[in-house]
Amino acid sequence: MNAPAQLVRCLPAGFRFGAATAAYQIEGAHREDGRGPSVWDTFSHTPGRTLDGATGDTACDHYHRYPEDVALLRGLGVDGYRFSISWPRLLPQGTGPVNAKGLDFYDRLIDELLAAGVAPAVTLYHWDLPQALEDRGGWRVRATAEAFAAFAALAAERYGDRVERWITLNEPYCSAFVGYAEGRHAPGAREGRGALAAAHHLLVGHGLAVRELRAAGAREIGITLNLDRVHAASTLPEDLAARRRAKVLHNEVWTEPLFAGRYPPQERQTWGGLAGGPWRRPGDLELIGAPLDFLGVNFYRPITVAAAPHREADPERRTAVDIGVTELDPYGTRHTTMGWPVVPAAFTELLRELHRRHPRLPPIWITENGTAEADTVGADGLVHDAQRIDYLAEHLAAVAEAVAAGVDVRGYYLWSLLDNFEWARGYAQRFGLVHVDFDTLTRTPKDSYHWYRALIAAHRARTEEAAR
Ligand code: IFM
Repeated sequence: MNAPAQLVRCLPAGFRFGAATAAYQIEGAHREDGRGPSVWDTFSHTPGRTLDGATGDTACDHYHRYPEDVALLRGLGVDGYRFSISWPRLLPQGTGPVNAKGLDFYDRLIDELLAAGVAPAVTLYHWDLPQALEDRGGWRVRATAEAFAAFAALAAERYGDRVERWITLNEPYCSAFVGYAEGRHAPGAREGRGALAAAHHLLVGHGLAVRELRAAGAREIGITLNLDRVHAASTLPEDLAARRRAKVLHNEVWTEPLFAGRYPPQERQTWGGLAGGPWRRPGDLELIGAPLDFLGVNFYRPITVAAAPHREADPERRTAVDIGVTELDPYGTRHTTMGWPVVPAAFTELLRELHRRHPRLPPIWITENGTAEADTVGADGLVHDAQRIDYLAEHLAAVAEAVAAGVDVRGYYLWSLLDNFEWARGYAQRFGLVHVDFDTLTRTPKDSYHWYRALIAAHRARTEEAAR
């Protein structure tokens, strides 16, 4: 398959390419070799929580098939692979006794990657909190942040010599607000203060983990945020105010403490009396705002908001996502099977907005971007996913445009290497470059896999030529 010549030209020389996954979404082997239960085991085994009762018990069986998956990465020619370490595989109870077989698994995976010429990028927390910690309050309590730091120290000590890039948290928005306020994700809570305390403790956990990673001599350290480009439904003052609140909820609750050394100035307008709270301690902002080597950005789609009545009249009983805002979809464009509008220009806008607003912003890595499509293996044994190729080409071009405008973006990890367990949406959403048959676990590279391989090869050749 031909690489799009224009894309090859407009991405900067030295730009790096990768692919991403997460432990619970692909590993399976949920009870094997001493792994403890996570909140996602509990949640997915609770009737009614996931589509068709899907669980990650087997997922892609990556725990056993990782050599095949690393061979797929080698075949792609990616520079790097972003994966997450399952906390309950290393520490079945979240703290305390270490599971040697769990540690060994990631040793094998990392060594296999290095032998394939693929640089490991590790996410420490991609939502699989050990259930034992949730039973003691989960992210609502500071002790979980401290336990996370100890887990980070363990991982850094064991793998730090071989890991190129460390990501403390993946999308804390989802952990705090989808998990503790909307209840669509584990642990399925619908809270106000609990979710805001969780957001804060996630950031404290990040800060403590950064400290541990630095002390262990880890190389590049960052955090991954799913920031939203938020549009207002109209220029009416109430919709503009709704947009402000949505930006606090989605973006500023993270970016202000991380990159501006303060809590979001408009948090009171967003959460009223729920904002602030006794979970904040002196020194937390300094800890959270310690310099990072990069910011990971995950982008899939923009959102548009309008003012709406609160779902709960009593402010004291509101969840943290009940901020008087409703989401609309005015995008007259194609949608993915997730129902998400395809608007690549919003990606450029988001990157440029970040760059403009935060003078202290470190270099950016796109740590996730991709699309779910209705992929099937055809009679020819192939998967013709032209829509994914279009999505990827358009979004990579959007990144290139941001770079041309001065945003420092170093690389791109595509979501995802494999079709996998899409959380509450089960196995119906296929994000992979590689199709997985969830009955036989057979892997079939899609057309987009071959397209991405050709792009990477052509871009690498261009970088090498530029260096001569
Ligand atoms: O599958 C998820 C991933 O775990 C986190 N970011 C968004 C992806 C697609 O929904």
